[in-house]
Amino acid sequence: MAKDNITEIIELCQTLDRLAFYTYEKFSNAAEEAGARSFWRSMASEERFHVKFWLELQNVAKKNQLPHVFDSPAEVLLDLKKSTVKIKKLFKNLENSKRKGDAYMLAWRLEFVMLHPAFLMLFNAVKSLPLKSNPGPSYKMHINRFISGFNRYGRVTPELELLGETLQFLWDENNTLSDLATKDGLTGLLNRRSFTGIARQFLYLGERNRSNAGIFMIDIDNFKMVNDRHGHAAGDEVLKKVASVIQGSCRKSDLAARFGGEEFVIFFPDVQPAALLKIGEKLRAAVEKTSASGISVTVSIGAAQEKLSKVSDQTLVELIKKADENLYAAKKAGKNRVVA
Ligand code: GH3
Ligand code: MG
Ligand code: MG
Repeated sequence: MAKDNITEIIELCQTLDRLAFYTYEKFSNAAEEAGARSFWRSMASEERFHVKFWLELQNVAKKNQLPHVFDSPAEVLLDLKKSTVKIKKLFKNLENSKRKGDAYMLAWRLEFVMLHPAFLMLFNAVKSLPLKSNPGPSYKMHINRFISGFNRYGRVTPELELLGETLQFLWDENNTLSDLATKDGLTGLLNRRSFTGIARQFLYLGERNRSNAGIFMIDIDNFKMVNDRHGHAAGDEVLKKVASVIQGSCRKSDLAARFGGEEFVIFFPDVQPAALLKIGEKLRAAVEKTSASGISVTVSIGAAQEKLSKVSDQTLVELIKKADENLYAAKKAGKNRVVA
């Protein structure tokens, strides 16, 4: 049921972005000012890119490989359908309209759809999928550009001026909310919830390619002592520093997250079996070399890996469990070491 909704959501998004492409091209041709003309033209070409992205995503969704990011896909779909009706009406009215602001009204409607928090969640989640046309931050840039173009050329009535400001406000707010939902506030790494969702999808993808997936459970050594000696704020600085070393040691396709307290996790979708221990040792040494506000810090790492064949929702749980056992062994053996 939910899967069907998602496929339908993506289809509708694609339809809407296609409509946006035609609309913006039309606006570009009709614009009097050179600035407005090039603004609409660049909007149109970005929409063409978005259409490609939705097409690719549609294929991913069909294979059931899309992260489950929508808490209530039926509601998102309903909202989307309602917007589509309104957009089509505006589009029709525009044919007979001579009012300059009407074009901006329609454009605003088109972009407003993407302000649904669900889409930011989706964009954040697919960032880590190996898609060819992954829009990454380009969707955000698109909205940013739209808002500034709108505020520059579209403030032709007081109502549109207010809309421009509202749009900016909503957009900022949504970005904040989406970050809060997917990222850890202190370190900026993924939080546990979004990590789990994305890593699971990677495992299903990996099953098809028989990849070798790996995981690190990383725990800061004697961290309680850091807090006790230097205070909680200094402890937070150490956490941030370790997080940035972890992030720096990852490739773009690896997933790093704060798993909880002073514990981190890295997921490697495809790693050479012999390389994992070396990567772990390098990370361990890199942490040992850094210090935050003069406080030295070390980590213990438990690693686990598995050649993917029969993946289920339990696979991630099992990998984490194995890595956790190795982490425990690393602590027991004296800390500041990697056990694989
Ligand atoms: P071990 O080497 O065995 O891992 O010992 P440890 O002291 O690191 O582990 P323990 O689990 O005893 O203590 C973890 C500490 O981490 C306790 C907790 O107060 C602290 N902590 C958890 N989250 C945060 C945080 O967000 N900020 C700060 N400053 N401290 C935190
Ligand atoms: Mg711990
Ligand atoms: Mg610890």
